[in-house]
Amino acid sequence: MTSQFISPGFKRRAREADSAFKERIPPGQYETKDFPVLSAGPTPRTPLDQWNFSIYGEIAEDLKWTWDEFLRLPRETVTVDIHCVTKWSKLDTVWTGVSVDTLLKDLNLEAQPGIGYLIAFCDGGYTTNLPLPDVRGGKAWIAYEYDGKPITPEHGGPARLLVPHLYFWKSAKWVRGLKLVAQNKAGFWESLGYHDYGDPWKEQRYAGD
Ligand SMILES: Nc1nc2c(c(=O)[nH]1)N[C@H]1C(S)=C(S)[C@@H](COP(=O)(O)O)O[C@H]1N2
Ligand SMILES: [Mo]
Repeated sequence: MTSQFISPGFKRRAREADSAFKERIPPGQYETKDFPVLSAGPTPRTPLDQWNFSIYGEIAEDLKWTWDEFLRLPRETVTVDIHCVTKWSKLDTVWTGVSVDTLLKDLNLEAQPGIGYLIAFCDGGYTTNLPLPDVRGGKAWIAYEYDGKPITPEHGGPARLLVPHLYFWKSAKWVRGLKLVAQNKAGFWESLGYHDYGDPWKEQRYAGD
């Protein structure tokens, strides 16, 4: 088919689809269809009967779930784009897990306005810090399935934090708990010079960006 048979409307729609797609890749990023593995240490393998998930810290009441209890919580499946600070982005990744809103629901955090931050804790010792508002309002999940299957150990299984609107180092693999605190405190990469917040659309890669 030569171009004379392609209607102007078709060309315009193709152009629009192409630019809408490009608008999903933040500055300085490229798209990959692969799923690279980036881990700062060995892959932990915690048996599910020893796994639990805690919400604790400077709050009135702590919460803890076993694996079986966690699976019985309301689940959501989300399709999101992810952006690694090493410059790859992956579009339309599909995850299933528990919204952090669901986990925080019974804590009455509105009565504890001093709690502004959290630190995610993981098997293996990795940590990352986030402002509390960035994990509320449908922006973060504790995911246990990727593409309809259990998350593989390399990608953070049995469960990982998923915070797709920030660089992917904030999405802590092998996550075991969220510590809610009043004062912000740098996590693993943040204390090694990565940006405290990590907005990919503002290219907040390193401290000072
Ligand atoms: N526990 C833990 N979580 C982690 C990391 C890590 O080293 N340990 N690496 C982070 C970084 S830098 C990125 S880009 C993503 C990589 O996730 P992936 O290996 O599933 O692509 O996990 C993040 N979460
Ligand atoms: Mo990363």
